[in-house]
Amino acid sequence: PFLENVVKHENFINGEYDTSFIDSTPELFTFPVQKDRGTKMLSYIGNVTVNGFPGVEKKKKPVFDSAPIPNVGGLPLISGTKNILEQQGAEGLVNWIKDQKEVLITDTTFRDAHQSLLATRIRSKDILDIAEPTAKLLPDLFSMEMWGGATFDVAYRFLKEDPWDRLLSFRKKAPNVLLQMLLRASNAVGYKNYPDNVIREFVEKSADAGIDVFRIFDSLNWVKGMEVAIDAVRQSGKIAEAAICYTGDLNDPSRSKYNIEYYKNMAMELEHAGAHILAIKDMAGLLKPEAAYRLVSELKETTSLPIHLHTHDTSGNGISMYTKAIEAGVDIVDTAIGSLAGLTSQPSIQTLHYALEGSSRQPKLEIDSLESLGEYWVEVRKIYHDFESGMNAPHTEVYKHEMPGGQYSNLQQQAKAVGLGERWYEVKEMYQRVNTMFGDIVKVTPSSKVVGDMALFMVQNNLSEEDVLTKGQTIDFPDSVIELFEGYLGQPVGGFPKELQEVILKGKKPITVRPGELLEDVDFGALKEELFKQLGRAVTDFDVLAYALYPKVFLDYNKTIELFGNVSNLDTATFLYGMRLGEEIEVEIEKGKTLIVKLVSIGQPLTDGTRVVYFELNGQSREVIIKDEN
Ligand code: 3PY
Ligand code: ZN
Repeated sequence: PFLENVVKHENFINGEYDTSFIDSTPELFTFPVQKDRGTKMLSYIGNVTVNGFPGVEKKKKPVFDSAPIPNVGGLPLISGTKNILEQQGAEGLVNWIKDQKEVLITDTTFRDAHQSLLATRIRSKDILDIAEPTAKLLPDLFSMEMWGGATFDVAYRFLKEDPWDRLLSFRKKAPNVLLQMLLRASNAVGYKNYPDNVIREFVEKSADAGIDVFRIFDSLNWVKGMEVAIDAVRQSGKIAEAAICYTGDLNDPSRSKYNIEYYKNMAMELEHAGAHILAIKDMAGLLKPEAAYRLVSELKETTSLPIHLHTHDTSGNGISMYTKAIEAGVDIVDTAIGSLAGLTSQPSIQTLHYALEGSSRQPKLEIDSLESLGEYWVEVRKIYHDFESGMNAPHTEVYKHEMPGGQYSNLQQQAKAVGLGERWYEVKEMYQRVNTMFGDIVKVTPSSKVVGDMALFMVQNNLSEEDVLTKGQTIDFPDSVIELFEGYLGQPVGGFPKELQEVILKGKKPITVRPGELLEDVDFGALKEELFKQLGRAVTDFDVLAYALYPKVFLDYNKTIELFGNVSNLDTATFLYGMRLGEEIEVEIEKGKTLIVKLVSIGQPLTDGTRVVYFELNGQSREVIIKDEN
């Protein structure tokens, strides 16, 4: 590009090619590829400065303190659980887990913690900046949960970045500890059932890209719906952690559907289906301390699998529940770094450390290391302030409505969006009633979303349970509700309530087989070609999978990238707020290549609804035209 610039330069063309002009002509060093990338980036910054970011209050960009990254340059990378898996395979790792005296820890900071506190909005940049320090400071972690669940679609949809890149880069920075993801069994990382070969391909590619532990759950606790995923993980040589979703209260005789026998039977079925580890997934934080003691003790007698316990600290009882489960011999528990812990997130690892002082099972993690990672997350969290749920005290109502940690703030947003903000308390009550109407089902993504949709629908239309049954024939129920009752999310414990099912389906016949048996395999070769035509660029297998799972979201993401380039390198404050007038920032667009951007001024709106935004890019004036959407 440099030579091309030289030969195109008018001094060169005019024959005045004394080389001193190179020194006095800085634009020679502005290469076309960089110029293009630079302009795209300025368009993004100009756009977000003028129009704001969805979900973030539009205001002058606040000044944030920088988040301190612990200096680990001189520290060695100590080998950890990933090395054990590589050297001894899945069975060897399982034996190693059983041999540990101390309770093992999964750090959920990179996935469930921000999914549950900040609507999954933490960007790859903030995650990757601290990945290596975490790997070096906490080599004794069992795993880092950093992928899956809602992170996949949120990355494309809202963060305008590629979740596969996050995984690949994280893997490089943390090669010593197991990486874990949450897989919604036949719903993969989506909200509906996919064909079996999509599940298999997704597992294989995720394993290739760096995932070691797959926590697999079915949103109705239907083991049949988990079998393909469990088998695919075993085929990949990775760890199949099969989850029992915990609901109700096993010590409450009035909720006898989900009693201790129920959980023991499911544990045996999962062991039989090929699980390496058994997870208890307490997605709403309903497991109480005494119930946890009983559940873990009895499951230990029922199966030979290690037990991994997950909870949300919504009620404030998380640590006392973990203490009892640890006493009962649980092998692994999920926690988050303190500054992203508590409330709808996981309990704090620092709090657990102190709670177990004097116990032989206190985890092998350095408290000072945990605190220094906490200092980083304290500052990062502030930048995402607008995505906080507003819950700021323990919330014991969860024992009544049973909403999963990640759903509470989401449903609240949905309620506001349809004008029910003022009637939120009614929606919560209705959520509980809908659960009873549906026959007391397990509520976790996506079944929890269906219960939420129905609750909103009933409150919005002032419908009682009786109205639904008596006038149901004339009511158009939400699509998600119809699909659930058709059997497209699988079969709930004890089947669907027949009368309600008939009212909702209006003569349609429900299925009782696995939806995957009816869905045709995806032709990945044909899909790749189709995508290549759509995008006009080379496509990877990762792209094809993303397209198979989320066609529209993936195409929209590509359109954004076309327009703005790769925005994942921008610091988060700029990504969410744009720039202040006169501010100067540095953006490292690739290793060793840094652009210096200054926002000079913003022009008045023009008659065609656009504005010119004036920047300096590496000291050169640049203008971009932005459509003012205010
Ligand atoms: C998810 O599926 O994303 C969950 O976190 C469920 O608990
Ligand atoms: Zn969770």
